[in-house]
Amino acid sequence: MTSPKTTSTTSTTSTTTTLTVDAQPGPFTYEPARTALVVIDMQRDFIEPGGFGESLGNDVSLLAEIVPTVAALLAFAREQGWLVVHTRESHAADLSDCPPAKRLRGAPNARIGEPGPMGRILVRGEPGNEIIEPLLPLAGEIVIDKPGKGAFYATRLGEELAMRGITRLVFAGVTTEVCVQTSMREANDRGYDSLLIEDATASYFPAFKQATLEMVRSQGGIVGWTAPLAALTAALTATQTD
Ligand code: C5J
Repeated sequence: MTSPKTTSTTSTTSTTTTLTVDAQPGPFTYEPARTALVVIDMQRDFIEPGGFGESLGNDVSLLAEIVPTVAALLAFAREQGWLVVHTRESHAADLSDCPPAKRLRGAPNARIGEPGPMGRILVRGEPGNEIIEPLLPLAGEIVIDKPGKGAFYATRLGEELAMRGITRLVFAGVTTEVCVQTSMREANDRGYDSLLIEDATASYFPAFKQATLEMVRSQGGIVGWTAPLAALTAALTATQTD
C-alpha cells in the first residue's frame, strides 16, 4: 500500500465552498453544507469487553484504539457544521427484526437477544447498545438504529439525508469490513460519493481492514475514496479562491 499525501485545496465562490481532500484513488471534493459524517456502530457491544464482539471471541482492544481519532473527527465535523449521523446495530426487544440467518450465525458465548454483562446482546435500549461515552451524540444529531449491517437497510437514513440535500458522506466506525463497508456500498448504489477515514475505522482483523481499504478505492474508487484524518483537516488550510 502507498501512503497517502496530505495536501488539499479549498475553493470558494460567492454561494458555495468546495474543499478537496488528497485521497485515494484521487481527489475527493465536497461542500461542507452538503456533507454528512456517518459514524458506524461505535457502541459498547463492539468496543467494550463483555459485549457482542467479545462474545464472538474477538480482541476488542483493536477497536478501542481508534476512539481518540473518531472523537477528533467528530469534533472537526461539528466545527465545520456538517450533519452528524451515528448508527447503532440493534434489534427490537422481541427480535422480530432479527432473522435466524443472523441470530443463529456463528458460535458466540451469547447470541443476539441473550443476556450478557451489559444487558441483552444487540437489543435496543440495553446498556451494551449505547454509543460509548467519548463519542456520545449531541442534541440535534441523527441516531439511526439499524437491524442489518448496512446503515440504509430498513432505516430512515436515506430520507434524512435526502431532505437535507446531502450528497457526500464521510465514514468512520466499526467494523471496517462488515458494517462500514456494507454501508458504503449501499451509499454508492444510492448515488452518494463516500470517503472512508482510514485511521477512524477498525476491524478485529487488521488484515481485513487493510483489504477493505484497498477494495473500496480499487478500480478507480469502485466503492469510494479513503484518506487519513490529517488529509481531511488539511483541506481547510490550503485555500484557493476562484
Ligand atoms: C458486526 C459491525 N461486525 N458493526 N457489526 O457484526 O460491523
